[in-house]
Amino acid sequence: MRTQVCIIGGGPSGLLLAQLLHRAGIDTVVLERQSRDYVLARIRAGVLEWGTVGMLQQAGVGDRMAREGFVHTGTYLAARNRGFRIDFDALIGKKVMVYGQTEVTRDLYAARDAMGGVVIHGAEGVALHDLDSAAPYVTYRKDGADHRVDCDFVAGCDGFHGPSRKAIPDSVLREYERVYPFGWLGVLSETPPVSHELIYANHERGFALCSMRNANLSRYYVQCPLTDTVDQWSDQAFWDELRRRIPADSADTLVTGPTIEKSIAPLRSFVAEPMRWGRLFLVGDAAHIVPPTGAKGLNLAVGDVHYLHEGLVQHYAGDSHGIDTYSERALARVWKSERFSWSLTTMLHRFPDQSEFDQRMQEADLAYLESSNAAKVVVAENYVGLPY
Ligand code: FAS
Ligand code: PHB
Repeated sequence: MRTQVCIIGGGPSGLLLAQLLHRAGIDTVVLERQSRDYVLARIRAGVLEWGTVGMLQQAGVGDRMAREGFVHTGTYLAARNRGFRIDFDALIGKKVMVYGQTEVTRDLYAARDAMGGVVIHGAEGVALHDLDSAAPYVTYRKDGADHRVDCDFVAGCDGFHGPSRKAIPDSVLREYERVYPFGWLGVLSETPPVSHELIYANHERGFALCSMRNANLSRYYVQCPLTDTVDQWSDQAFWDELRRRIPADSADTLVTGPTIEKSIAPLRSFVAEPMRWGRLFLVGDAAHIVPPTGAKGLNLAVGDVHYLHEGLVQHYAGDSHGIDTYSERALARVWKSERFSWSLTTMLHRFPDQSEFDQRMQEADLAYLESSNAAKVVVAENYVGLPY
């Protein structure tokens, strides 16, 4: 098989890149290890930057999001049992969209189907070859048969554990990482959200987050030790802990119910450089990971897609400047979001070795933020998304 761009990974970044390139007349093949149902069963991001909204509209997949998504003009932060709002609209005239990553991925798959896009599921043993030549190719196995895709470029959209980043020689690849000493226990419940906007809460027992997917589907998180397992947390134990950590006025109105999903995610900050090697481009989680505190992971992946789509369209029109500067441009935005996600995580979470003085410093950080429009603008412009 031959194509112009072979995309490894059928998650949001791979599907969005394929959709945008196809609409620009550039041929792609997506190789995905899992089944479509498996990919769609993942519960992940919930907040879309407005730049991401624009990219999805550009890709022709914005209609259902416009109908079913929630536009939020602010968010709440809380400490010492009381919350305050950061009003994105009043401060910087911007907003975000709350629309689950699962739905984004569902919309992208539907668009790929509608355009006859080639997405190959069950692609096992994907391997990348001759990336430092003018004729790279990718091999994989499916249904017991070996296959080969010859291409001009390979887009590594295969997430943190995929083969693409590992295809870059150790002598070239540089990795930067911070692993946090805690995780997030997340639940979905078919209950009305406790708040019309998100609540990020600092508490001496640990961080908590109140989010949502729709008017009757809530998403909640509490920070937990990395040694915890989901089985250790009954629904009642989760609801009790969430109530302890969020402001009393929210705790009093929290509607609880049986959880329909419960999982623990570890938190890390990670960046791999460069994001290009020869004919390979790294995109999204294949190149970087952020703690979900700043709601940046999916949005950074979309930012990478923006730069790579633009660069490849220019390349096929005869100008390779865009792909030649892809890594530099993408990383400049990645590192700023890594900083924001790290700073919010540091301010809002209880670290195991944290002293009472450290707790007071976090609370003073939040008190200053509440008192200063200048400080609120900094959080607002990072949270809604820095320009591409
Ligand atoms: P993905 O990991 O989504 O997709 C990679 C794809 O490649 C997968 O489908 C995988 O099956 C496939 N693949 C892997 N290895 C392969 C191989 N060898 N061959 C073929 N295919 C292969 N981000 C936010 O912005 N906000 C949040 O609230 C948020 N919450 C999160 C919660 C959790 C539990 C996790 C894990 C992540 C969260 N994220 C959040 C980040 C997350 O949404 C990612 O940033 C986003 O999925 C990135 O998309 P991709 O780069 O497409 O990577
Ligand atoms: C979510 O809704 O899953 C969500 C929202 C905001 C975050 C993290 C997760 O920062």
